[in-house]
Amino acid sequence: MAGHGGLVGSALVRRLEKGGYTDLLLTDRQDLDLADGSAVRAWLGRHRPEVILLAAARVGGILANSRYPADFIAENLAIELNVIRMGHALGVRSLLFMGSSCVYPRLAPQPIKEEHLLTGSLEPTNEPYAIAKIAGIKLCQAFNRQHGTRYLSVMPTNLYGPGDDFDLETSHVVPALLRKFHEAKAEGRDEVVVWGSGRPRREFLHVDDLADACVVLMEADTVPWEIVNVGYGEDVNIAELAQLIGEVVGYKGRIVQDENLPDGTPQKLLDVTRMRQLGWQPRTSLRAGIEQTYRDYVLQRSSRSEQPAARC
Ligand code: GFB
Repeated sequence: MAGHGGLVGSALVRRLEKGGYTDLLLTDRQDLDLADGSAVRAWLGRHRPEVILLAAARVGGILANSRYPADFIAENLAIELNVIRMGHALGVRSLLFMGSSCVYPRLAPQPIKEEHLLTGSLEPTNEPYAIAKIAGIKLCQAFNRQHGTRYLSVMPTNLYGPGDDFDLETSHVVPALLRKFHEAKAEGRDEVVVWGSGRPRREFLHVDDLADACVVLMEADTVPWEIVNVGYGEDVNIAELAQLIGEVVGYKGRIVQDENLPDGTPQKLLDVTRMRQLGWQPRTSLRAGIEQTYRDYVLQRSSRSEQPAARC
């Protein structure tokens, strides 16, 4: 598995270990630079995996995508090309590539079906990232067509869960708002600023549900598609999400929308008919998932603050 230290990769490891898989080959950024083709080739040659779960990617929220477009396109293209091409060269027949719901057109009909890919223009705030992910899907499809491999692209909706990035500059909306509300409550502030108009609609899936869906796909005898959406099936607007997170954290102050910050795509709700046909459905409600993620965040914060301060 590539990327086992990240939000998705760590959830996959938890799910696979629970499912009795004992022979996982894990690699993260410290062991192997996936943007370095010869290092990837050497690693794969040494370890000879049967199946690759490609969960490694440069990811981030709306602001990080707008600030670092070159990093988002270049790093992701390099990772995908190296892992998919070298994997094939070393005989890997089965691979799961993690895409993103932002590959679909900005104004795609809702809920978004897999066949809406490449039917319209992308959302400008994350176009470079989306183009890299579309290239990954096309790489998988091209290898399947030319070489008869079984390389499947999974399109997860907006994800959240334990181990997420809580840095306010780079994070997605759920961890960002958990942190903002937590700190506002702790510091007795009477206002929390939420970016944008509050009107964009997003679908949020707990990362453990995504991991479960990936294992269902990996274990299925046949999956009759090359692209499969994985979503929760319902969306909320950002103002409703902020309200919910405020309640979970127990914050009593005001919520203010800052319309100077970008909204991004107006709506992103995936059609999950394919996963339902495989008998999968998500188990974690948005409220329960956010409560669990918040408990984990508080725990992580307190364990960090108990560690001795680093020497300068
Ligand atoms: O989660 P987010 O950054 O991702 O933002 P996207 C979702 C919505 O929440 C946007 C709003 O309308 C934001 O303006 N929002 C409100 C906030 N307050 C905040 C905040 O404090 N932090 C953040 N981050 N957002 C990303 C893409 O788009 O979604 C990626 O840029 C990727 O490429 C990912 O596809 C899943 O859904 O807008």
